[in-house]
Amino acid sequence: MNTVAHIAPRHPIKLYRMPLSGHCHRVELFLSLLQLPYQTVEVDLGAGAHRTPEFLRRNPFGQVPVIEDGEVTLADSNAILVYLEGRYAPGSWLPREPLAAARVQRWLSVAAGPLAFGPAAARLIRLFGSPQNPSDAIGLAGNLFQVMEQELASRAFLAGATPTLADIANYSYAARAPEGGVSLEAYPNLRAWLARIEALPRFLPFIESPRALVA
Ligand SMILES: N[C@@H](CCC(=O)N[C@@H](CS)C(=O)NCC(=O)O)C(=O)O
Repeated sequence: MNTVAHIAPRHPIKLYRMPLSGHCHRVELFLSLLQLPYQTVEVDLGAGAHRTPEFLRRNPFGQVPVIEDGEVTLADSNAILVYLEGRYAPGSWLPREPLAAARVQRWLSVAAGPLAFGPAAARLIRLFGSPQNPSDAIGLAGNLFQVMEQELASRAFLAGATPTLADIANYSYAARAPEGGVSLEAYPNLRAWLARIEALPRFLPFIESPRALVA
């Protein structure tokens, strides 16, 4: 059963982010679904704000997202999802039964692997001029979406009948794949899954890139 937070933080959680980042969006989406109070701090990657000594103290990898929650400073989007769930809504978005938990973890690995190297990379190349081969990334995206399409034929959400962190981690870059030149036309089950996530109470949209609109 998916719920809002059972426990309230003492102060709003601080989210260091870049609005066009899907890694940041997945964290902000989950904060919103849990109805947790938070404030955003924009990190201007274009100006190198993620490479300052101050930011590198928060995340030595020099990447967003990072959260600060009281004494806790934590980087990495999937790690943040796991932390927020365990701290504020335990058991509601990440089952504790071993096989069910493993099914969610499988999709967190997909989000950090094929999703990052496929649709996320294709978008990075197209919108931000990342120096990689677009056809490799678009090919990986197609392979991933074919698997998702097959698996979503038999269940409503990636890890079962109800939404979990598996869905939160994979939503943002799948939804914005067309910005990277990856059409979702051939994947009706995947599109229906995106719509089911978008219908969740307190869903927070991932902004469309103005760069994609002019591309
Ligand atoms: N594994 C990290 C990846 C985060 C990531 O790739 N962040 C990008 C923005 S989408 C970033 O900060 N890039 C700056 C850089 O790597 O120099 C996570 O899941 O949080």
